[in-house]
Amino acid sequence: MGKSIILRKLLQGDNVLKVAGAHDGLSAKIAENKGFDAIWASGLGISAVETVPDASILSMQEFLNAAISMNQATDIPVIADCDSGFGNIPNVVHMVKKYESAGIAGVCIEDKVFPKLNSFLGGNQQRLISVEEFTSKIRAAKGTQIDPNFVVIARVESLIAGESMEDALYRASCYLDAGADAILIHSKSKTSDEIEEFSKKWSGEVPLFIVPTMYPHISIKNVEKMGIKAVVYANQAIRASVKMMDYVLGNIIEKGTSLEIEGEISNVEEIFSLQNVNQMKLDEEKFSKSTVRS
Ligand code: SPV
Ligand code: MG
Repeated sequence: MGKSIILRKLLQGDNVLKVAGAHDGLSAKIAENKGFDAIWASGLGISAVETVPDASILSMQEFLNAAISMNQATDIPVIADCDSGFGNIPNVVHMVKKYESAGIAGVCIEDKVFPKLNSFLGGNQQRLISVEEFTSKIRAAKGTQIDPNFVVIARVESLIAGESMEDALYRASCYLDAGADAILIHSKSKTSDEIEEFSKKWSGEVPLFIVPTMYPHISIKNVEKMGIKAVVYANQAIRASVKMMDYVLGNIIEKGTSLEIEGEISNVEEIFSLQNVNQMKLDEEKFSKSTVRS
């Protein structure tokens, strides 16, 4: 079964989708092992791996390559964070062709100008494009996909750019009319009040996604009660990795030995397991049986 149909079925099912932000194949695989339903190929995370800002610095191909690694490392669907679509209509058309043919289950595009800036950066530099312009990008994405199950998520950044709740609701309904399969409503509020208000007032038929980076107290149970379909833990994995690497490497320098932190880090067997070493051994055994005529 293709992964887009898996994502479609998850979106149509009864449960809240737990989506983990990943930045490479390894982080995606750990998320899958832990029970997440889908992967968010995070623009922030992929940029962080290259130590560049999340500001449309990397090329579409670089983001795509990272998403492909995640897709190949897992059996769960990958939703690619495609920022503002890497440009205008022709860029969106090219993007959908490339992502779809690579087996990515869905893409998310946001209604900000290209180049975009991470939603939590530079408050007054968050600029939206017009509703007309963004709806044409959604139509371009939907009109380009070949696989009917490929998912296009429209991300509303009104609340990030300091616009009103009415603007957010208006934009979301226009994006729905343009063919979006789901709406991601983003908020930088420290409470979930905005999200709650939006979900109460939203009467659209398509599923809602949220990214509770700034309001982490919200639980998956709360999300379910609000009628929100998917919750994206977009950057917890990259933040965990950075914190742990910083701590461990700092401790080695400080103590002049790795002894102190050995019990706190994965042993090599855990790494071998994530690398499918067992499967490699089985393959060797299976295919090395001689078929040469004697
Ligand atoms: C990302 O993971 O790149 C996102 C989510 O777009 S956030 O950074 O929380 O805006
Ligand atoms: Mg992003």
